[in-house]
Amino acid sequence: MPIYDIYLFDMDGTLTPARLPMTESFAVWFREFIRKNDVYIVSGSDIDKIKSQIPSDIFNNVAGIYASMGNEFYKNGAPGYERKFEPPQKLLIMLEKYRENTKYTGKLFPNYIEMRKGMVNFSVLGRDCPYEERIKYKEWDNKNAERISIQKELSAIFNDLDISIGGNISMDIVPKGFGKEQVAALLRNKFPNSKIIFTGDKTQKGGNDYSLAQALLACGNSEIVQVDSPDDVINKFKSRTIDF
Ligand code: M1P
Repeated sequence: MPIYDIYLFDMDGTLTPARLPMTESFAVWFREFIRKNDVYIVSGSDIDKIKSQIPSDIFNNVAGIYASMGNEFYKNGAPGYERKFEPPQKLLIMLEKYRENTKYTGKLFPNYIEMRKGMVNFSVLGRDCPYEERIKYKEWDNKNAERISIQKELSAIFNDLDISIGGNISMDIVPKGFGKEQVAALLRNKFPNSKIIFTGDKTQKGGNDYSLAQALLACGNSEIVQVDSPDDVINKFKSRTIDF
């Protein structure tokens, strides 16, 4: 039996613009790609956000989707496993205090502590903000490093948690070992002999795809493709000699 390569793609910034739906031109290319290859998707976002960004036929036809950092799995559009995480009370109290005492003077929005399968996403700004407010906060945070300072403080207190800054306004909190990197072992166990090719926009040190990229390299027989946008995915794959 031939051994096929396995393709794993990050979503935000890789298959879609950050937090926005996949463009139609990208979908046309990607449909053809998933028809000819075994494709998995991994994201920090939960399944509802993934559904809102990926066209339903693609959502249903990829080989699998690792949502919420791999803490929730969907196969052919149907739920597979999901992990549980009960965040410590002390953490929740601290998150409330960060929101109350932020130095950000712009408007704040609801849904600032989002419980997802196996993880918590925290955003001082609040996830239910309009897109313009997201950009405003992101620019403010780039100058004022609020998220980095919260991340450092929490990491020093909660040794059993991993706190990572993946997107533009929030941070992801998971029990140690249950970040995106868990997907390396899950795929390697499923496909012991296949080459795993992981494409992401943040595979370099400091990025939220870095731990997964490193875990895959440690497993062996893998390749990391760093991209900076969905257009770059198409360019990089066009310039490879893959028959699809
Ligand atoms: O996929 C990257 C990140 O995307 C979102 O981040 P933000 O809302 O901060 O831009 C979140 O879904 C986050 O969990 C995820 O890691």
